[in-house]
Amino acid sequence: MRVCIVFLLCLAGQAFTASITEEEPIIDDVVEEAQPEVGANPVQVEIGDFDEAIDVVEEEEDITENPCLNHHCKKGKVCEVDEENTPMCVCQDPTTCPAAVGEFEHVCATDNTTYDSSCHFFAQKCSLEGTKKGHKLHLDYIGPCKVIEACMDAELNEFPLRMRDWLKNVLVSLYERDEENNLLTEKQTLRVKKIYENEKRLQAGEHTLDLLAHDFEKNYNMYIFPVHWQFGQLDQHPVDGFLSHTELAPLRAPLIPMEHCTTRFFEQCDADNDKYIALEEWANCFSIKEEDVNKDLVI
Ligand SMILES: *[C@@H]1O[C@H](CO)[C@@H](O)[C@H](O)[C@H]1NC(C)=O
Ligand SMILES: [Ca+2]
Ligand SMILES: [Ca+2]
Repeated sequence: MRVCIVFLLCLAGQAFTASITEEEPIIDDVVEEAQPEVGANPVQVEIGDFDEAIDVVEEEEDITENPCLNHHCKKGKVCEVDEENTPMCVCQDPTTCPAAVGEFEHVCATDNTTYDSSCHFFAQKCSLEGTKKGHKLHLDYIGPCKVIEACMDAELNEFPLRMRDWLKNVLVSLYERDEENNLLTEKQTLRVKKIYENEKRLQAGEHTLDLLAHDFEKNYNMYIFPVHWQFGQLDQHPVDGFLSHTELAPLRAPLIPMEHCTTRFFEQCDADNDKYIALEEWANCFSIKEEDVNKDLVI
């Protein structure tokens, strides 16, 4: 289980992240509007562009005529025009979802039901919109539903150690590869540069938990920004200082099948149990001290 999370996320993220990043708003009723582009989370950055998966509606028809062009709908909905030729978002018929190519496209929902693909899942969720069942139904993880071993307390404590190290390494590798300055913003680059150039930095690789714990103590400051950064990558729909279940999904869903403590970890992050992870809760989960939690680092 010590296998580096880096791998897990990059690989597992592939088929999936793109298809869930166009998020639904927190309140199920506030719908229909175009969503802003999601920021690059580590998973997406690793896998590059999957834009074609997102813009289902466009192309095909005459650019000048089609009011659905540029009318984005959230996942599970497609654009149709009414009698007045006004575009609107309606639930997608699951049978119009592309057939899943393989098991890796299957997703497991929180009701422990396997769906052929995230498209099928979101179409189904849409059809339950307004119902209690629909409200509680979320995409849980990538892949068919399976038995996930219980996470023991000791294992739960290992999780943030590896996750923090991974976040730092992702940022450093983005920095190293950012020749065209499009992976990180200027502000982010400045922050990461300091980490990158620090000679005491623990290089990426397989490390024992003891070493990771020791490094966190010794080089605590290097971990503050990466933890904030990841929060900012996820907090996009809307940008409000809270992570909803859906906002967390791009990080969480690829991880669960391989890291059986994922669910428990993020559950306990939500210390006040309001179903949202606030920046303070997030930082605390990664043992960032309260006085070091800083909204201005979410850049
Ligand atoms: C979820 O479904 C899988 C596969 O059908 C099954 O093996 C597993 O026991 C189920 N888990 C729960 C908690 O019901
Ligand atoms: Ca948010
Ligand atoms: Ca909370």
